[in-house]
Amino acid sequence: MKPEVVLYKTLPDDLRARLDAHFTVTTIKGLTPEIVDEHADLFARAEGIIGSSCKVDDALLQKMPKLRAASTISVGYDNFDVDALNQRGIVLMHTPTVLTETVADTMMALVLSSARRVVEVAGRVKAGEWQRSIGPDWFGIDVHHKKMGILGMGRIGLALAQRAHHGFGMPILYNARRHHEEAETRFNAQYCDLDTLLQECDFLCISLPLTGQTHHMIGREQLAKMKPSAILINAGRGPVVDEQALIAALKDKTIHAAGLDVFEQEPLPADSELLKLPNVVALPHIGSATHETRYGMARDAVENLIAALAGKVEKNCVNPQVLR
Ligand code: 8YV
Repeated sequence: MKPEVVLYKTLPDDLRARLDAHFTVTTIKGLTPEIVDEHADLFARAEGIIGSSCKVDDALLQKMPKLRAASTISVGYDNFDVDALNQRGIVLMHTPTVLTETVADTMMALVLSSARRVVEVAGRVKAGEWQRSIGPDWFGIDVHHKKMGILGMGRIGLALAQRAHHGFGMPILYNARRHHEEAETRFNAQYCDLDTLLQECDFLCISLPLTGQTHHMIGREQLAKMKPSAILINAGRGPVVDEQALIAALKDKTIHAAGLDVFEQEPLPADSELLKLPNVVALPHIGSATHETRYGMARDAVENLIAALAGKVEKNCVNPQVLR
């Protein structure tokens, strides 16, 4: 008998076939309480789950007594109650490596588009407003050789530093839980405390996971420390920034602009004040969203689940302590 697996995201055909070769797979449309109740027997039998963008909390785990492994098609795992997984000895797998370069590209796109007002002026061209040689009201600000501040020096922070330093000649400042030797050697990155980072950088690029410690780490007080010419970029998780404080800072010009791929609520509500501000570039959480990378993430997640349910975990595990 093959182990039973719940799939809560559509997979490319070849990856679905790979999953089917190992497990009895049932696809469902999400993990809402209604869907879970409707498929109560399936959840009671399932030994594995795989998907993304749905909450896996203690209430759900109570309905999955046989669950041994969860595989998320993402690097972030803030949707999971990791303590509850640990208590039940359930292994959590994620996709930390395959999306690094793509997300760093997205961050650089936000840096460039918010500084050079790419989206705004392209909109003016489409609206037929380009009728003479442009003047200062269409100008942006330079990116090259400005100070790049990186908050969170993980894999993505490092890939961003590589682009900013070697591609754009930007000095790199960073703040993280600990010094990052590789960033310091390869990019001459300077470690600084959060206040210094806020005060000195021209771009504050946030690449942090969402945890109890990082929730609203950037709020009114922190924004007030930034330069009025500074631009905030967030492509980690929305709630790391207090969105109401950010809106206020953008309105009263405490900071110059923001480039955002993530929000406190996603999808971003259509009536969000952020959408009314000309100094905001808002993207629909496209960080890893290329065909190649999303395929790679799905492939890694499938392999992660196969390895986890076979008891052969070697990498990509969030809580390896449960294996011991
Ligand atoms: C995905 C992400 O957009 O990996 C992550 O943590 O935020 C993104 O790459 C998202 O999880 C949907 O798959």
